[in-house]
Amino acid sequence: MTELEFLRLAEEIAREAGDMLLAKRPTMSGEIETKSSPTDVVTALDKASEELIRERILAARPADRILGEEGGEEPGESDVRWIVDPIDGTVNFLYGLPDWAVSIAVEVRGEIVAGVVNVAPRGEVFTAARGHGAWLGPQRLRCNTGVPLSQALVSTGFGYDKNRRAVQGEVVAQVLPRVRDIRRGGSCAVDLCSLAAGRVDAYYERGINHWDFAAAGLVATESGARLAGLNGRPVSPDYALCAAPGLFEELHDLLVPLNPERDA
Ligand code: LIP
Repeated sequence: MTELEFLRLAEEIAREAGDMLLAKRPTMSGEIETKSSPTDVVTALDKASEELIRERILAARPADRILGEEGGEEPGESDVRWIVDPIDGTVNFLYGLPDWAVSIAVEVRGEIVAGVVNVAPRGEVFTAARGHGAWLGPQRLRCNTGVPLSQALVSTGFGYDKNRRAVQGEVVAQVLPRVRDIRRGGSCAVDLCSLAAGRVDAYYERGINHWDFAAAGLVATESGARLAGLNGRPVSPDYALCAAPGLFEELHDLLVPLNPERDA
């Protein structure tokens, strides 16, 4: 399959999952469990959404591998891996806030080639295929360029571990006086798509997961942004920093001394 064919299939599935979540949210979202910490929640609908997505992928591509937030890694023979976040922004979902999304990425031989982020409560579907640009529906997206750090609107997020959060709070306290303002939207995928759409200028976060940024990372880079870790490392669950070139380097140089090599 080509990148665009993968994208079409991923979009169809992400739209179906988003519609299901919108239809069922008021009746089922009360079934809550916790995962890594008391603040790390999972609803019955996170699981239902991932089950639906896995079924649809395997119906179309039975040999492919799937990595999903709730079900982990599904083994398979294919060199294609689907990376799925059935609800990114589960806490927003739970509270009825509109920044949550279904995120589906397609990785071929280790490289993301297509990504869809369906921000269902806002009726916005962000898409990207490698080399084909980033899109919000029919609208081509380009991230903001030429923004100096002092004028930048920066989004970030916080992990669920309370020790990590304490350090993230210290980092924010250092960043806040140096930028226009900070936003904490509650969904990494939505944050990166917002950056692609020019709604924020930069994003950084320590301690996320592949499924949080796999699809939206392609949307952001196809909009012209740079996405990487710190100190020349690639983006990873350890660290994600994203902004147009120029602002990326300025924010990077601010963040490096604030993020010593420790588990925080
Ligand atoms: C969440 C993110 C959020 C981030 C959290 C968490 P979940 O994903 O998207 O922005 O700050 O660390 O990873 O748990 O809602 O799928």
